Amino acid sequence: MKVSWDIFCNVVDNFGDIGVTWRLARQLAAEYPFAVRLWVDDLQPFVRLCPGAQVDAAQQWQEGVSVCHWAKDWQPVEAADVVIEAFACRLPPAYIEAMTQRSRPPLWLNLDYLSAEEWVTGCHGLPSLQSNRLQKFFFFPGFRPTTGGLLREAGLLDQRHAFQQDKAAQHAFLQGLGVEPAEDARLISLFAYENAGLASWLEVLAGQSPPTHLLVPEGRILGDLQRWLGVDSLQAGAVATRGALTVQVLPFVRQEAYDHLLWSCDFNAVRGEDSFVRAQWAGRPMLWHIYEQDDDAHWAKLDAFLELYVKGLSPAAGEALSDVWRAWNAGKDMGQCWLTLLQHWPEVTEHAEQWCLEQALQVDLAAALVQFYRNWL
Ligand code: TRH
Repeated sequence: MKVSWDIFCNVVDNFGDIGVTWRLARQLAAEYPFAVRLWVDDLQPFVRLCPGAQVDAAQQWQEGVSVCHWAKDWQPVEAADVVIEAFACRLPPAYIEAMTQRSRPPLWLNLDYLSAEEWVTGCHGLPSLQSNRLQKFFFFPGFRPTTGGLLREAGLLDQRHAFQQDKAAQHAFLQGLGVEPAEDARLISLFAYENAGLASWLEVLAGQSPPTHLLVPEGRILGDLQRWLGVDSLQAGAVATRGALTVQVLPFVRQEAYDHLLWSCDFNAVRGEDSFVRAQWAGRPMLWHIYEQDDDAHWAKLDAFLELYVKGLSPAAGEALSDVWRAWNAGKDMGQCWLTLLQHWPEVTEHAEQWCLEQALQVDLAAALVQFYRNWL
């Protein structure tokens, strides 16, 4: 009998919760002899990442994963050998009951959000005893060897390298999205939350050579883009040029195709958690719009990541990159700091690849989970 894994995903907002759990479920099913079920309480965002999936199915098979709707009126099922609650979502009480009824209780893990903060290393893997005598372990993804690592499918970097060396494949991919950049254009992708600093960035890009071709998947930043362009609405396919800047709105693409978009670009603005990690595997310089938290806790997370990331850069380049990231996250003027960053472009570009290779030396998150399970047995 295959070892069974249940992954529970409560979609709080946006695409990150389902983005991470769907990616993990797929990898576990593809690379290990496991039976993987993914429980999702809202299938709408799932269908955006996996077009072709059904939005109203109680259960469906997608890429070797049994994707189940986590309905409010929970129907009893047998608990799996390994149970992952993503981002501290609350499991159905009847499911917890089913866990206690197994002859051997399952391995129960809370998969936490990604953070580069130092305290994470002290909490990763710690158990916490529950009232029903089950034990739950905290599992933290991260950038240091003492954490659970990052999601990275087998062969990902080889695929990325091959694609980035294959001009024809890149051209065909971009053409499929209707993108035909000028020969000398710098390609930038932009996936971000609403941002008051956008206008100042676009302004500086419009006034500069080489030209920039900015690719913007449909999403929350479109309102700011519309205001800057002075148009009432923007849909996928829209193209507008202001000075040296061409802006093009793209459809939201399936998760695998989004990787190709990141691999095709010279610079990627990303957000949240999963796109942030994917931009790192793209080996290209990036800009992170972190998910804002009520108590401003995200600033500590941003600084913790920057501290690690700029270590391999010269002080001037590190400062230039940090200034751009801080300005972007504060919604402040991007003009001057962007120009300063451009002075360090070759260095930050080389560093992005270096960072990617260093991170790839660590065990990936799925492998770390499997190892944790084997050690626990
Ligand atoms: O969507 P996000 O902002 O998600 C989140 C959530 O807000 C979550 O609650 C929060 O806690 C977390 O951030 C930190 O950003 P993220 O994590 O990058 O998820 C986006 C997903 O969408 C990712 O899997 C990539 C995918 N994607 C596509 O599949 N196609 C696309 O065209 C684009 C732009 C993204």
